[in-house]
Amino acid sequence: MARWTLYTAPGTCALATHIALREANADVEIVRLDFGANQQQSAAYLKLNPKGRVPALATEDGVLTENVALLAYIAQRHPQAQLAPLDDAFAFAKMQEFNSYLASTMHVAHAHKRRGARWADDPAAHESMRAKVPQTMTACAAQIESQIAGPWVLGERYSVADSYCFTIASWLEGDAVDVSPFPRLLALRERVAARPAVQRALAEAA
Ligand SMILES: N[C@@H](CCC(=O)N[C@@H](CS)C(=O)NCC(=O)O)C(=O)O
Repeated sequence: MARWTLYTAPGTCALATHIALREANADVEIVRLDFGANQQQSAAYLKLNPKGRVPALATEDGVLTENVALLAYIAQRHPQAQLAPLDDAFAFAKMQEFNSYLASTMHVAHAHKRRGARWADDPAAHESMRAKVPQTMTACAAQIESQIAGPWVLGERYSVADSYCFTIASWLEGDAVDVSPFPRLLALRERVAARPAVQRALAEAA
């Protein structure tokens, strides 16, 4: 397998994919973009990923984007790491169900805090979207809390769903969510944070 390159930026959802790569012991170079300098919109990066977002993973077969696709791909390419239920189609689909909710609902709810310009031009609409974030993120956290089969998202086995859940759930306090009603989520975050691969990814991503 040729060396891969992960394009990431500090404090972003790309941490989920970064963690999965370290869990898999993948041969990968980490490239951090500077969002402050708008590097995600540079001509060189847009050539690689026309979406202008992170994560993007350059592989021997081409560039892949979207956490949900990347996490499944990393697990499939590194079966020895056991990062997904690869031999159980229903369990794999349940993992994808969980991850898709994080990507399509919870991440999007969070983005209404600072990225309102994606959906409206009126500054009053941005403010209105921002004001709703604590409520929508609380509802998302409750949804996740009810789905954690615990100790890990899928039950007894750690999976890429845990790295993704950890990443998105780390935004809750910053979104003014009272996390005290979510003990399973809090315990899961601590469990994930204690893993050596996660410590390494956090240090590299900072
Ligand atoms: N659905 C995508 C979302 C990617 C995304 O929105 N990434 C954000 C960081 S969390 C980004 O790159 N934002 C840059 C920008 O909006 O300019 C995924 O899960 O990979």
